[in-house]
Amino acid sequence: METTYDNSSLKLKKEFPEAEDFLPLNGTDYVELYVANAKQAAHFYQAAFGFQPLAYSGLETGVKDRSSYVLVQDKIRIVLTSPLTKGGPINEHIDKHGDGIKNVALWVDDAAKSYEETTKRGAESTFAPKTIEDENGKAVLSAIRTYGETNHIFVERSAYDGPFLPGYTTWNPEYKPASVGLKYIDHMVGNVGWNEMNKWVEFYAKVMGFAQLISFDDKDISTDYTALMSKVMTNGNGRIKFPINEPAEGKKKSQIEEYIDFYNGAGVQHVALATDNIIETVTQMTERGVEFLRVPDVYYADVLDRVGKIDEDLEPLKKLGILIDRDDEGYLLQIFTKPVGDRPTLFFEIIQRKGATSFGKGNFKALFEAIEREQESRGTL
Ligand code: TYF
Ligand code: FE
Repeated sequence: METTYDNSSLKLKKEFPEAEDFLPLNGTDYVELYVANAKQAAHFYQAAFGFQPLAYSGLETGVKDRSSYVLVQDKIRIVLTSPLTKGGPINEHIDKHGDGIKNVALWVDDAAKSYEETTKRGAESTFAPKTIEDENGKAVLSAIRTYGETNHIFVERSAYDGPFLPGYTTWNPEYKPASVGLKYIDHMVGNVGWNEMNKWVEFYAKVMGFAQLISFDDKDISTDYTALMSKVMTNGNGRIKFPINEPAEGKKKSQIEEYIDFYNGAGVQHVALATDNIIETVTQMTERGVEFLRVPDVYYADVLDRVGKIDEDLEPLKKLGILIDRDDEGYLLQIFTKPVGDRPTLFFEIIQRKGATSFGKGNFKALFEAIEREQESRGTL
């Protein structure tokens, strides 16, 4: 059965309206990065992105091979993990990919059933369901592989009441810079190799029961400036949105190819974090040293002709470099950081939706040209 979402209403168009969702997802549980120096990365995400300290595991909690710092901002949880010993899978991951997202954890009511339903539809196992336990209760985790060396971990946490997960202790350092108003993960984008987009679109459809979001800004057509193709997959309740990009042949080297070269394979390209006051959030982040991509000032000369009336003053948007787009349902404000590490791989998007459910198609030309200028400065174009 083919199911698609019509983005103008976000309604599932089903041939069999009673078809049950075999993989109900409550939302994103956490995102875990493997990084070379978790302690220092935690400082960066606290100071620059306004994340709050939540939990820790490492030598002090009896874990000998890794240390993990858990940070939170409203509904967003990130885990930063570094190895404590030589060799092993975390070091190998960092050696191959640099700092990057290893696990995209999804919050479920039944981690065993999530594993069973997805593996029977062809998912490759990372690990079978296991119960972990401490004085705060129990959680069940299971995991499957997705693109590259990235996993989806299913997290069942209804019998747990502690800081993060069994085995973690509360982490409460003195240093606590204020939040910048980030609320939840809006979407997470995967970059996959040449001609691999449809394979992963099919994976999310068949194995995870997602449907393609038929969006106003479908990027099926590669033009001179995009040099990428993209399709958006979303789960039954629309809380999880995973666009998948593949490189395309253009006049210049695709930004997706540049990512694949430096990451040595497929992986998460960007995480879009939602705010309900993008001017305040981006002002804070800029003051705290986060670098954003800039479009030329002429972008703002005719942007209101394109998007119509908006609630915000144009001047602060222009000053900060925030982009604007509109679809049938409303408008959105968005901006993109430069890559957060040394390799041109992972970056973040800050997004404020004012009704719009699309991804900013009207900004692609200006945005991709800005990305190309960055590629040029790296000599990778
Ligand atoms: O998620 C999206 O589709 C938008 C646009 O390399 C985008 O954020 C797409 C590809 C890309 C950068 C931004
Ligand atoms: Fe995005």
